Formats: sequence, C-alpha cells, structure tokens
Amino acid sequence: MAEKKSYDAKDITVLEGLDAVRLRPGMYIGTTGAKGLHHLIWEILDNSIDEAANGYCSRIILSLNSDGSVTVEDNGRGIPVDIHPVLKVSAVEVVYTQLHAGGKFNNDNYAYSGGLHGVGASVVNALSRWVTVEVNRDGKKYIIEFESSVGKNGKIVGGAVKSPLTIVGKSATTGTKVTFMPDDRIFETINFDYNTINKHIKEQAFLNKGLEICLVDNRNPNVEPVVKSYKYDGGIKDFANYLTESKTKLYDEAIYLSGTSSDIKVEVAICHTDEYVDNIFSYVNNINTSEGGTHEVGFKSAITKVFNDLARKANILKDKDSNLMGDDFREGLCAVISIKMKNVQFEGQTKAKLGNPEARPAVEAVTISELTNYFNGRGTGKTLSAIIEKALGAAKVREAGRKAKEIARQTNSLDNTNNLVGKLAACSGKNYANNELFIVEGNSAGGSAKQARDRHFQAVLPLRGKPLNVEKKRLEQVLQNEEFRTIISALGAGIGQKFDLSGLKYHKVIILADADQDGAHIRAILLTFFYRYMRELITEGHVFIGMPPLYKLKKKDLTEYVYSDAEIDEAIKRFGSNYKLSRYKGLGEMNPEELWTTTLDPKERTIVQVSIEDAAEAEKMITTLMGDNIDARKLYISENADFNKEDKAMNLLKKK
Ligand code: 28G
Repeated sequence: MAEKKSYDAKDITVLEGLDAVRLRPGMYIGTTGAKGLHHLIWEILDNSIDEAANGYCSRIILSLNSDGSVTVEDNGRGIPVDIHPVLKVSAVEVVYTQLHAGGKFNNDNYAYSGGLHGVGASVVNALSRWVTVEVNRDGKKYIIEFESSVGKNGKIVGGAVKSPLTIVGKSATTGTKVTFMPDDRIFETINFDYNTINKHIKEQAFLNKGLEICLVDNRNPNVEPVVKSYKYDGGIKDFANYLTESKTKLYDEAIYLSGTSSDIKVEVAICHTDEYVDNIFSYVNNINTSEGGTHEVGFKSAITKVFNDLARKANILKDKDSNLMGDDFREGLCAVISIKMKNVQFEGQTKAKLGNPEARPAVEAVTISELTNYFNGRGTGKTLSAIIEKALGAAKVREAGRKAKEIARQTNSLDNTNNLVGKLAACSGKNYANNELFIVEGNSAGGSAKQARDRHFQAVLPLRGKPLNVEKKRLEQVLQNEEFRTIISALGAGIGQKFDLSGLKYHKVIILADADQDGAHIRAILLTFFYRYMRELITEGHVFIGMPPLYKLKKKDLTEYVYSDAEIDEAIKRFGSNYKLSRYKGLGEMNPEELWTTTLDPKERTIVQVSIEDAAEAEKMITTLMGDNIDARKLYISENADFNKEDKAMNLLKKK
C-alpha cells in the first residue's frame, strides 16, 4: 500500500523549517482535532519511552497543568547539551528546531500512523504556543525556551528559540523535563481528555515491562491532584491477565514468550477463556494494529502448528485424525502480540494494519520455537490439555456444520421478518436516499421521537436499555438478539458476508443517546456492531451521532439551547439576568416539540458523521475495556447486559 515516492530537492526545502509543520499539520499528526492534539503528548512521551527502551529511564511523569499545558518528565540521561559542530547551537536546540530525520517523510503513512521517530519533538514545538525544556545532566540543570509568535511580516514563526540553553543551577540527577502549551491557533480544541491519556499510558505501561508511568491531573485548583501510576513487571503477560481477569480462564497464568528473528523483536502472551470468540491485540513499535496484519498471520499459523504437533505427540490426535484448524485453537483465545521492527509499513482502512511481509516469518519462527520450548518444560500438562480439549470441542461443533447452518438459516429468516419490526415506527416516504432512521435510547425518548418526527422521511426505533454486547458473541448469537434483528431487518441490507448496501432503506442512520456514560456505552456497542457486521454502512458515510442539547436558557420569549459544557458560560453571560437555566439529564426529559427543534429538525439539529476511525476506536474500547472502574468492568462483563435488563454496572457507576 505504502508506495514510496521519490524524495526530491523541492520536498527537502519544504520540509526543512518548522513552518512546514504549521502549514500542513495533518501531514505530521493526522488531524488538528482532539486526536491530533493528543498526538502531541504521545510524541513527547515516545521520546521518554525510547530512552527507557534503551535502558536508561525507569520512570516517566506526565502532568496536566492548570494553565492547559502538559509536562512530561523522565529520569533518563537527559537530552545532550553539547554544541553542534556545524550549526553552533546546543544539541537539545537542534532536536527541537530541526526537522532533519533523514528523508523519513517520503512515506505518507509514516507520520500519520504514529511514531515520528526523532522528529516528534520539533513537530510538537512547531505546533505549540511555547515549549520549555529542562535538562539535568553532568551535574547541571539547563533550560531552553521556545515560542511561536507573530513575526515582522505578520506571519507566525513556529517554535523559535526564545532563550537559548542556559545553565540555571546544579543538579544531582539526570533526566529531561518538557512542558508545552498547544497552540490554539492550530488546534480546534486544546482540552486534553483525562480518559484518553489514562488509557494510553496504561497501555504503554503494559507494553514497556517494568517502566513506571505516572499521570498527575493538576488542572482543577480546588481539588487535590488526581494521581495514577502504572508499572507492570510482567509486561504484556500482565496485559493478557488483565484482559481476562473477570472471565473464566482455562488456566491461571498467561503464557509468555519472547525472542528475536531477523532483527525483529517478538513478544507474545497467550491465554484461553471459556468464551467462543478470540481477541488478539497486536502492536508494532508500541502502536496498536487493530486491523491485524502480517505479524498476526504469523502468530496464528504458529499456534495452529505447535498445538497440532503437541496434540499428536500426546496421542490425543491419532494417526488417522486430521489436524485441528486454526479457528479451533483460537476459540476463547486472548492474545497480545508486540513486535519491534524497522521501516514499518501500515496499510488498511485506518492505517492500523501491518503490511511488512518479513514480520510474518519472524513472529512465526519465534512463536513456534518458544511455545514448543514452553511445553517441553515441566508443569504445563494441565494447560496443554485444557487448550486441546477446548479446540476439540470447537472442532466438533465445526464438523457438525452447526455454525454455518445456523448462520445461514437465521440470516435467511431475516429476509421476511415484518413481525419483528413491531417497535419500529417506519416512515412513509419511499425515497431511501432521503430517509432517516433514528435509533433512540430509552422507551420514553423513543415515544417522544415518534411523536416529534416528520413521518414522511424519519423513522424511529427505540431501544429498551442496553444492547447486547456483541463482543463476546458468535454471529449466530447476535442474530438471536431481538433488538439487533430489528435493526438488521429495518435497514434491509443484510449482515456480515451477506451485507449489501444496495438494499439500504435509510441512508442516514442516526444514533440518539444521552450525553452520559450510559449513552456513551450504548453508542459504543452500536458502533461496534456496525463496525463488525456492516462496515460499509460506516465507510460509505451512513452512520451519524445525534447531538441533543445539554441546557435550555429561557428569558421571556427568548429560548436558547446549548449543546456543550464549553459554551454554557458564554451563553449565560449573553442572557444577563433573570433567565431560567435548565439542564437536560437525558433525552427522556424533552417534550416532543423540544425534541423536534433541537435534535430532529434537519434545519436546526447537529449530527456528526461517524468515521471508520471512530468506530474502530469504539470497538477497541469495548474489547479492551481499558477503563478504571474494575467493579463496573467486571459486572459489565459478567452480566450479559441485554435490552430488557437494566444494566447493573451502570447503576453502580451512578451510585459512586
Ligand atoms: C521528558 C520528555 C521527553 C529524552 C534523551 C536522551 C538522549 C537523547 C533524548 O539523545 C538523540 C542521540 C545521539 C544524536 C542519548 C542522552 C545519548 C546519550 C541521549 C525526552 C541524536 C538525542 N545521552 N532523553 N535524546 N541523539 N527524553 N523526554 O525527550 O545522536 S530525548
């Protein structure tokens, strides 16, 4: 996919200064939205993580400051401070002001897919209002400051030196401390999201064995700072155990393997649960590859080979028996694969798939030899027999052809299910391109929406509670769920392999859920469902998120609806005094008229189109459950939340 373009002189001039970064930020950080903003942190953090990977740093502290800036501090060697022989400035200044990096930008995928390898610091500097770097090294403390300010010609000069490297005192330690203020002239938002950062550093702590990463949220001056610290001495082995901690495991401890082949470092953690789906999480250079790729292919073929060989050696598979299939050994599998390699090529819809062909044999070789070694050791008899038994069970089902038959039968039965769409309030118009389907959280909001809508082109499907989490289900189980069956038949385009957009009866599918944690969960489950079974619905731009207002401001006959917390202060100011402010806790609180004006009326409403990246992110959230609330997490997993039951996990969250 990643076709290499030639790197000519024109490119070099474009790429030399930091202006190039300010001119085309998307080239370097993907977007100037929230995702790109957080990328700034990941880039600086990566430099500390690299220092840790080299063996010189054991702790990183990430602080969110009350002025909106971010500080990252590590206890590594400190960025070098010696004077560059040609440029005659300090090495740390070079790192923060030069986009050198030896022609690495000739690959479009490169910057976009994360990991700017060595140029991240200068990109962050270019896109910040100001940056301060403190280096502790050689018994001294040094400081250098950068800023982006308006130059003589009225243009903004990005990341210029404000004060060059200066010794400000002595130091008994070593390390680097970087503080930066994202530039609000570049980014659509400069609000950092705690959960996004928390999730990221937890994931990075799992991927970097023994490295301690702390997160300190200092942003609210009225409360004690929120402090979190992650350190996993077992690395991805701990990650695999964590991902299965609330499930029934077939053996207690995850299997951990590591090795190097053809200059590719490979680590693998494997465990099995009593579930039927598999969850494989893979990473390349600490970047998540949610679309899989060659490393996953190598891993899968390796475990199939090793487990078949071991089953034969144990005489569980007899000479006359044929080998079990890969799918059989992956039933209930939870695995984490982490590899480190050079010249990574990403491909796929979200650039989250590893394309390098050399990764396949490398992962395969390490997994085969290390997994075989593992089972040649002592005390693994139980583990092995549990894995083989599980696979034999899966094979039985497979051989009976039950899976295939059931899916075929149920998919076909969806073709004429008029009886199923009972709860759906369809629309009268037959111009599908115009038609909209609102999937609405809760019966009461659903009722209001049915009254409020324009029935010529708007259909409403209310959901009673929380949808079945598709993550831990086989397709045939998803197809048994009444709510999903209703959605599938209402849309009229089939599902899975049989999905065909030409049958689609609503060209806009709008998810309407409350702006709370429950609503977020429902959105994530629905997006995961679409992502897994109707992906084209998303890639072709048919899926939207509806945005109900959070507040109503009223004064005499003037009414204004406010859609975000960020806007409310300003709106109140505009109203002056004697206004009435009400907060909508949910869609259910709105009467049909209000619902129409604020949320349904195409002329007034705000709806946000869902991108494939959003859906991939939602899926990842559901499958890794990287959240912090362990009780809620466990409950959520153990309770097969369905439409008719109240979700206990969420009630629990609310009580806290
Ligand atoms: C706190 C926030 C972000 C870093 C280091 C340490 C060294 C370094 C960083 O070298 C790259 C290497 C030599 C030219 C390396 C120190 C060797 C010896 C380092 C960070 C390029 C710069 N002593 N720690 N960079 N050099 N932490 N944390 O940025 O060839 S960046």
